Amino acid sequence: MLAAGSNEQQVLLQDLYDRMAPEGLTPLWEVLHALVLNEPSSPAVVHKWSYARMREYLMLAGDLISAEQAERRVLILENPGLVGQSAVVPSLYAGLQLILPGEIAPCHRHTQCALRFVMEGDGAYTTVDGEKAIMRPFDLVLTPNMQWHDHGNPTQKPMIWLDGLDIPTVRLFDASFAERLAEKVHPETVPAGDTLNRYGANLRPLKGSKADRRPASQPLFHYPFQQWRHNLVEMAANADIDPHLGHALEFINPADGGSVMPTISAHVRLIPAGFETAPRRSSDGSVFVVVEGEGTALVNGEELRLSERDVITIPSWNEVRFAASQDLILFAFSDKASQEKLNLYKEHCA
Ligand code: GTQ
Repeated sequence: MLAAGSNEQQVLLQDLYDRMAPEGLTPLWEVLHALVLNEPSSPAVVHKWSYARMREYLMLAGDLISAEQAERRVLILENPGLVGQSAVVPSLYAGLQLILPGEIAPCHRHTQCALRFVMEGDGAYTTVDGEKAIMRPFDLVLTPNMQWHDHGNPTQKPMIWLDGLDIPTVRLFDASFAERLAEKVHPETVPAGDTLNRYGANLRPLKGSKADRRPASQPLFHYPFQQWRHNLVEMAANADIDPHLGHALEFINPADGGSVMPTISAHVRLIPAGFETAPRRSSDGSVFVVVEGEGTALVNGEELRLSERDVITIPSWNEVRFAASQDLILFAFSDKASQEKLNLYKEHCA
């Protein structure tokens, strides 16, 4: 055996690597510690996008390209640590979408799951499998995997929402399938709000009945702000606050009580004025939207100021504390749903 680390060993090893490489073989021992980390060390970085800045660029794009020409007129929130990957954290995508008055974004469906979180505007819609979700500020709307969807804005004002998709997850599995509907707009086959009535109030049509018309695993697709804000605020008024989260409620899929979609979890929080959450890390990659209030996120000791509609991303295992100067309401989505299915999810509360 050659002396470990000797010049001779290095030269002979390099020669071996060079001979193997064309045949698709490389040495594990050169990369093992970068592959099997003792704890997460994300290539993604903590980042804040201020809403005013994003909006300015998005409106400029609105002057240059129509929603129909673009198919989806969206500015990708690309993590500065993941340049070229169209990813906000390694597993997820985020984008800011604009639909101007009178515009439509044509109907398609795909294996990627999508959520929309409304940032601005009132009364545009996403049609999901022939039913319109009329979108109001801070509503959460889903387009689960392979459900037809198109967007339109019959109002007089621009409509802007944040898209959250599992594009990088689907890319990891090489499982992207997509198709366009022949018509630009899906025929409206069900009145708006029908699904909320049937599946959105802890009720559902009896199984096997004609009224049970939505896909069994993903029936619900609209979580109105008016409802979730009310629930969060009323709960907070009476509940003991969690020291690490503040008051928090998770959106669930009524079919199974699990995450809103198989790859994406979503929740909301209320952190009362003057409260500061205790340090917490989690292995999910997250995106937060400031819905109401003001405060700061202290991430690994670095302070990010939070104002209404700002978006921040917190990749895996960064230590975060939130402090509210005014009652702070946050919306968040993350890849926790995927991680739990793979037995990967972990959190640590100090
Ligand atoms: O609205 O269907 O931001 O397919 C990226 C891909 C939005 C959408 C995005 C999409 C959509």
